[in-house]
Amino acid sequence: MNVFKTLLMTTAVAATMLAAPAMAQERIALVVKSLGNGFFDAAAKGAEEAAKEIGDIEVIYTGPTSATAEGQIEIVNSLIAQNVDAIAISANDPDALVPALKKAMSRGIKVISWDSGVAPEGRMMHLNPSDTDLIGETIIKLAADYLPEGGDVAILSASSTATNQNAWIDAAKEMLPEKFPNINLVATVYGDDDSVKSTNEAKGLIATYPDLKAIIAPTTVGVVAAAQVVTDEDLIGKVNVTGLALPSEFKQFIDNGASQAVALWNPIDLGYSAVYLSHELIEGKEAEPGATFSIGKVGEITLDDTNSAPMAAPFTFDKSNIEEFSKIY
Ligand code: RAM
Repeated sequence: MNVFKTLLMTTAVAATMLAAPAMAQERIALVVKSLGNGFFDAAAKGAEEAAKEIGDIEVIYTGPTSATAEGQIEIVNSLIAQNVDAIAISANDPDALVPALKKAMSRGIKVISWDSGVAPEGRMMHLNPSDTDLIGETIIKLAADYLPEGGDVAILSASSTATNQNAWIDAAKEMLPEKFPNINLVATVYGDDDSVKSTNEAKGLIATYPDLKAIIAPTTVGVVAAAQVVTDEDLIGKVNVTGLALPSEFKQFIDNGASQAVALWNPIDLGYSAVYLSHELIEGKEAEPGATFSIGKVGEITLDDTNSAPMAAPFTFDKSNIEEFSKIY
């Protein structure tokens, strides 16, 4: 090999070595309400898929151990110190996170909320899983469909400050009198997306309301806890548990009859979409009303006047299809 060739090769190797760190790997933090929640693990799987598809993206999957805004604020501050490129957060509170997220944006970090929103001044855009009114209607209809005579129902929610659950519950309450006049909502309680607290709250509902016909839990954590309580207390056939459930965690309760049907959107697609949107912002796309963003294989979204958009409609799972979906998420 002549000297010239060797020199060329050495230069090429050096150039590659120099080019590697300069290849601007994007670091996108997926901040969830709390770790240990199967719903968010599924979203993280989707986030990784999008990162692989787009290339040169590192996903930092993080969240507090319990679903609190304080825990998330600490995490956001540490992500600012790490100078990540984007923060995509499912918030435990619409307002409490705003100052920390504003600070992130002032440092050039792109911020979106997804699943559970942040107030508009604390983020550039928000990705709703589905239309809020549609989810509100769906959770009541899931109970009403199995109560032809009507009756008492109660809601077991996540935390009392969770943006997404509160919006769905408000939407549900608004349509109750007109669309579901014989459904009587007797109480709304909060299990904080914690299994133990959700279990205790479900037990409390059953003890307090002896005529309870359904527990509606619009949280994947609460719905499992409620169905387990109904199973353990021999109330299958008396109290129907429904709401938003991850098929892989909930199949056993459709099988044993503690629940007739539940619903959810695809959580893998939700995490996947959050990474796509973050990436487009990092690349310089402006989030503004009317703007259209690609969410890869999931399709595209158009931002409304609050820079929010829904991803897709929820699916309903019952005896006919939960087995199939339980293998996916
Ligand atoms: C829980 C979380 C999440 C919600 C799902 C349905 O896992 O509260 O935010 O979207 O339930």
